Amino acid sequence: MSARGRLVAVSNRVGPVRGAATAGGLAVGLVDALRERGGLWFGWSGRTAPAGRAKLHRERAEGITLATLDLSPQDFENFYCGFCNNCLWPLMHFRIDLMRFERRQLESYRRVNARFAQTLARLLRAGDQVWVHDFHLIPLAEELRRRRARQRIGFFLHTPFPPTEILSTLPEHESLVRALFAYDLIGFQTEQDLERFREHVRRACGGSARGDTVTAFGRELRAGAFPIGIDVDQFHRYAFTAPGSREFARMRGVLRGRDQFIGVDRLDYSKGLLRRMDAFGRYLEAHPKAHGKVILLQVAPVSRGDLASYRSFRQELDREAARVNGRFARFDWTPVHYLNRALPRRTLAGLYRASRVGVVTPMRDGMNLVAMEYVAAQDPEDPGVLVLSRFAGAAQFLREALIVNPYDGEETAAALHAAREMRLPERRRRHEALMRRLRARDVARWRSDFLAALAEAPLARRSTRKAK
Ligand code: GDG
Repeated sequence: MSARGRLVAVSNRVGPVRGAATAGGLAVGLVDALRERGGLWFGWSGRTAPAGRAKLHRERAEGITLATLDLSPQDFENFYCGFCNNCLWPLMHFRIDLMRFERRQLESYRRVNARFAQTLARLLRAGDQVWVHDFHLIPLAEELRRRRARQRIGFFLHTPFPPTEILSTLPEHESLVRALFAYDLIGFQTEQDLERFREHVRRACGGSARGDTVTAFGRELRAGAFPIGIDVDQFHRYAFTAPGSREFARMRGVLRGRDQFIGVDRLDYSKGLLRRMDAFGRYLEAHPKAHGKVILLQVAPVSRGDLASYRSFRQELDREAARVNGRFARFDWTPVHYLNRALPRRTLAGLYRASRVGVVTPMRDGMNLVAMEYVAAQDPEDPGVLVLSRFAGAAQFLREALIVNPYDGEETAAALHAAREMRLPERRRRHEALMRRLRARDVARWRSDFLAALAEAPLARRSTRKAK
């Protein structure tokens, strides 16, 4: 255990610890740090249990303690499906047309955070460094402080931070933003997100922002941009060793010289899947010579399937994929291959490697790790090309991708064409530059930069200015 004390990570979903690298997501970023520092990982168990019967589950794995709580069926409905996924998620992605606000759901959100804090407060030790993840848990620090937690507590937002005009449409948004001020450090994915937060504090909270110090509600905290990354070399290895390399060879065999465009996204309206299908249809329309020679493989595992909005989105996407296939397919060629299943991570690596073009065109995305994984899985001698939405956080630094506006179907279709036609020297040049950028901001750097800034942040204190 290091001199810095324990790391306590808190996130909605916890684990896995064994095989974290193959599970992907947050686990990749956290497990190494937790292991190094004998850490605790706390959050929701992913299960429901009747209120009153929910207990704390504890297990140890590789020196890490996992502590999780169940949700009551009502809180699963109101907290998780309701306030988190039907209200905050669309809000954070600027989709206030889809945002549904219900007071009882907000109450459930507060209740779950209070209950989590009550349990976590008892597990904390002096000197622990607490790192809370994502929009499900914004009020957690405030609730911990109420229970006299004096540890340093940091928060990282994985989604975008919306502009003040959008955030202000959320009833009771003041209390949510005020809750952020119980943290000592808040991290955002990009400088733009950070700037929107500072702007909101100035315009809607009567606060101020100078350098990395933000003041409001009589409190002062540090805020910064800490772009998340991936484990570049490991992902590259996945594509070039079995079973990833086997999947690559198998896919190449199936393609028989055809060029594959690949998209990999949770089935979510923020990922731009409908417009991507449309853009691919436009590309086929404009380039009859490509007929029979290209395929769009869209991997879209079902996500949040308990929500009606996601179920109807899935139906729309089914129709859109069928429309493009109905229009262009021939007896010996189906242009869109569309899967609703999750594939093993190593298989994905092989499929990325076998694809001439990576298509990552979200309408809005905090960062987007798929864009990075696609680049990392390429063969440097013969790399594919990344087409990337300017509205993904990743576009802020993956500059050598072909950057598109996903609202512009023609532009996106033209980029698909340009990507497929791109000559080897240019592909190599772009890929080399992208790999340099990925390495400079990998997941280890994200973690160590955030934790170093948290260690240095002065404990959240009352500012000398009067509370508003
Ligand atoms: C949130 C933010 C931010 C996808 N399909 C399969 C599969 N995946 C993996 C990908 C990738 C991960 O899931 C998705 O990460 P993204 O970053 O693309 O998107 P979100 O899930 O929305 O993540 C996002 C991220 O948090 C991190 O801060 O970048 O902006 O929205 O790793 O490979 N993995 C497997 N099978 C699949 O079918 N195994």
